[in-house]
Formats: sequence, structure tokens, C-alpha cells
Amino acid sequence: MNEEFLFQSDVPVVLSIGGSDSGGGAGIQADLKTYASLGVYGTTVITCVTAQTPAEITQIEPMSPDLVTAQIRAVSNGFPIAVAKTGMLYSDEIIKRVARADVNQGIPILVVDPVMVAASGARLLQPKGNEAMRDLLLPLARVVTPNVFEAEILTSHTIANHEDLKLAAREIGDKFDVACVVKGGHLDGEEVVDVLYDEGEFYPFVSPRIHVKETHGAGCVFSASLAAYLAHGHLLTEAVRRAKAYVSHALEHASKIGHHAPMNLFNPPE
Ligand code: PXL
Repeated sequence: MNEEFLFQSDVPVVLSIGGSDSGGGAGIQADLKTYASLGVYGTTVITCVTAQTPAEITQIEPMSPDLVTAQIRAVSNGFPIAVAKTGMLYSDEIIKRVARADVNQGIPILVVDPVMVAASGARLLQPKGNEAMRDLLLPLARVVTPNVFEAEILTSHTIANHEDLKLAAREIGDKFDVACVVKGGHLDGEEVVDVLYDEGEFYPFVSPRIHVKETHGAGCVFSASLAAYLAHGHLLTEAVRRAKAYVSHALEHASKIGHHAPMNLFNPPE
């Protein structure tokens, strides 16, 4: 893509490649709300449709791989994408399409949220997809954002404490030649420590734990806000700092919506 095309926009363009969450709290819906809130233009490639609320997923149906390819082509031909992020990709066939060089060539910066298993335990990536995620998609990323469970799958090591978390970030970063931020929210403690590893350096990000009963979509919102801050031109360390603050603030200001209490994405911290 030529540079002129990239700078023709009044606002940066971000692309989310992921699943639809009918409850609106995670997936593509959470990403679009985050993009609207942070002043970037959101575009989407839907990989699958899920029937769910924050409490449970009752059905998942993937799009055809051809439709995924057609969506990526349409969006990248029509818009100057600054940053793309991947979320729920569901199958190895879909990962293969996203990873094809002739399909994703218009994407300068890729954020990979290696979505595998939901907090509820539901499988968001079929077992065959783990290998495709590791071998085909991770090496294309600028930054990968696993939670503790995903980092355990990617490294085949147990993560029980902050030292394990650091080692996992370094192992993933060095192995795939990417930056890696492992999110520590699933470890115990009154502080949540996320660790970014980039080009041989560790950057810890510490925040007080926010005690809320619903954290559905927090991972999606972290990677989407990270993509948005990168699209605004922030350096990776500053983009991670801001993404973490955005998620914390959204959790802290959760709104009561029926029986649920989803994050408030429309009240950013700065
Ligand atoms: O948070 C991971 C995630 C991503 N994408 C979709 C989801 C979920 C979790 O439920 O439903 C569509």
C-alpha cells in the first residue's frame, strides 16, 4: 500500500477479524464500541457467529473460509487500514485464510489476541487451530496478547506466579520474533501484573485488582484498545499502558444492564 493512501483519512482505520457476540460484550461488538469510544474508524471481518450472553455460549457457527477471504479483500481494498487485530478465529481453515500473504498484504501492523478458550470454559478455537495459530499467525504479529491460559497452551508450561509469566512472555516473544504481553488477571493477588516483552526488554504494568463479578470481553477490549492506541501513533509501551488503563476504567464503571454488568466502554480514562 502506498503511504498516501494510509494518510488520506481524517481518523485512523482499524480492522477487527473475529467472532460476533450476540450479547454485545465481547468479540466484534466490543471491538467496535472500543473503536468508536477511542476515535478510530472500525471495520470488521466476521469469522463466526456465536449465540451467547455473558453467562453462556449456546451455539457457534463459522463463516465459510471464502467469505472470510472476501471480507478481508473488500475491506483492505477499500480502506487504508493502519492496524488490524485478530480475535476469535475458530478453525484452522479460517486462520490459514487470514495468514495468507496475498490476503493480508495491506495490513501494516497486526495485533494477535490468541483467543482459545472462554472464561466459561467454552472452546473458541477448535483443537486443530492451536497449531495454525502458533505456526502461521503468531509470526506475522507485531504484538501478541495471551492471557495466562493461552500463554500456558502456547508454551506448554504451567504459569503459577509472576516469574513464570515473565518467562512465558520472553519465550513467546523470542520464538515468534514478536512483542508479547501476557495478561496476569487470572493469577491471584490484589495487584494485576501484565508483562510486556519486546526486543529483549521486560516492561511490567501493575494495577489494583478491580473486584467485579463480570469480566466478559475484557481480553477483547484490551487488544482492541491496544490496536486503537497504536493506530493513533503511540509507541507500543505507551499503547499497552493506555490499553490497561482503559480496561480497568471500563470495569470500574460497569453499567447495570438487565441481569448483567458489562464494562462501560464509553467513558475512557483520559
Ligand atoms: O473474549 C474472547 C472472545 C472473543 N470473541 C468472541 C467471544 C469471546 C468470549 O466469549 O465470544 C466472539
